[in-house]
Amino acid sequence: MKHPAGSILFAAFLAMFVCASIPAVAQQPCESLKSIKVPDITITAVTAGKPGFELPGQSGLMGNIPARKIPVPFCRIEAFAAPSSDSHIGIEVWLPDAANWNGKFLAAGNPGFIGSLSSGGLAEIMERGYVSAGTDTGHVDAAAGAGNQNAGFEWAIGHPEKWADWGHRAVHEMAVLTKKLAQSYYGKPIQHSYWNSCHNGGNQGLNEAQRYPDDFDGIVAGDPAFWISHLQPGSLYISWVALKDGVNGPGYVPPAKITMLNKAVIEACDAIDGLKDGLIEDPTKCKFDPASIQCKGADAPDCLTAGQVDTVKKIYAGAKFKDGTPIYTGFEPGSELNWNFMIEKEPFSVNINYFKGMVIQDPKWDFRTFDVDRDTRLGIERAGKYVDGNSPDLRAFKKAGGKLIIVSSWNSLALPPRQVQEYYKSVEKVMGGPAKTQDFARLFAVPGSGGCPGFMMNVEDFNAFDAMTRWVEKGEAPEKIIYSHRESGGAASGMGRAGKVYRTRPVCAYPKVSKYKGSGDINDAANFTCAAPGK
Ligand SMILES: [Ca+2]
Repeated sequence: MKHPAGSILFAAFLAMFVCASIPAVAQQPCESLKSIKVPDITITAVTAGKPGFELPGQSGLMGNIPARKIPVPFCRIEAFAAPSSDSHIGIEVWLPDAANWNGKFLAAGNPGFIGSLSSGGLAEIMERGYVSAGTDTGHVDAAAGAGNQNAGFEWAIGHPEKWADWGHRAVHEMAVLTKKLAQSYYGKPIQHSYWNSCHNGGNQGLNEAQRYPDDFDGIVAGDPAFWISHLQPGSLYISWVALKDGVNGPGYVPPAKITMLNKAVIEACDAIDGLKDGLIEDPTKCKFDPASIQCKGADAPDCLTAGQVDTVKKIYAGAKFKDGTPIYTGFEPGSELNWNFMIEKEPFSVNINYFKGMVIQDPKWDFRTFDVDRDTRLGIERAGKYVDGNSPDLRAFKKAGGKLIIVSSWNSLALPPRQVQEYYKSVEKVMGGPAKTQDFARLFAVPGSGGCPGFMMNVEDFNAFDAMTRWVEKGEAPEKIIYSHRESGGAASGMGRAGKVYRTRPVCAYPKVSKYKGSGDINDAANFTCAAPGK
């Protein structure tokens, strides 16, 4: 059918007329947001900022956040939420000017048990055009940064409601408030709400998908430190088996022996994936037996003593209850160079803080008295219901249109990564199989990563957030995400991401793995495909 030119012109004219006669709803004055009412929330300050606004630096358990000169106009809201009588959740929301707003909301997560809000971090996200928001998780660490030995846990002793605030309520309260503020400020709703964070931030993301399925459209849960009542004892167990009798004990494995062990593991398992490149693509396929390098006679640098073999076996196996039921997975073959973080001198403080703050609730608690069966059960009883986020039922999240990307690092230095895969498999069961899971939730397990790839710095090294926005906004489900290996960001340096990129590789959506095409540079991702896992 032909359209006469006149009708097209008329349509164009009509469009102009409509645009001219109904202007976009004007941005409301920032100050007007002070009167917004949200249950349980008190708005304490509203600041309309002009370009050049100087935000002071911060110091605390999060480290030193430098002062920041903000180059764009903004509206900053400070508030607190009190979902229980023992709650005081600090919240900040930063709104860019309507002219600079991309229509999206990107929230910020929190590491460990730390109670602190990074205003500078939120301002930085806002400067990129997002509505940004974050919380202090419901507590401010006492004397944070002042060398207080109790700073990491004393907030928790005797305050289970605050555990729940830390565990999941803080982020939810923040999401609800942010949406209401944006609606009022811009006169229209947020188009897309995102969560993109790692470690405890990944745990917060998983909790959101499980408990508050309408809060976020896209959640990137990086190396989620999840299922706290099992993770913390499971992780402490790894330190305990190595350190319980001190560095002179029979089970202690010194760093030089760890290096030797790693070499033996790589030699045994590198080629299983079809390519000798120093990386084990799928550590679950590696059946290395530490007894194969046990000393035949006296202790020597190139072998493990019987006590050391026992320790290493237990680290791979992970913590178990007395009856053999797994508590949490262990560390994976190939990740050994990162073990020193947990077993060289002291256990990881976050694991100790869980027991001192929520389980034993005693600042003087000594990890050497740890009994993995008894103390894990005590933690489940006391803290589990407040802090655990391991429900595989993501039906409501999927129904709400949510998308989830879970990232895990095979060489993670603090979080046993195979538990993440176990969680994903449990989600598949509830959702009705792999296809009904992959259409909204995908897992990317990164070989060679020590944790949080692309999260802390060098975002382009593993841009899961970019993959997520394309999934939510364009419907492109991610098949692979490219990971850049850096010279000093390999297995030996934990989460360090410095040095030049020497290798790129696709990381494939589980259960697929990356496979070399057979020719070309093995350091170029272009020469790899995603393939079904081999035997
Ligand atoms: Ca290999």
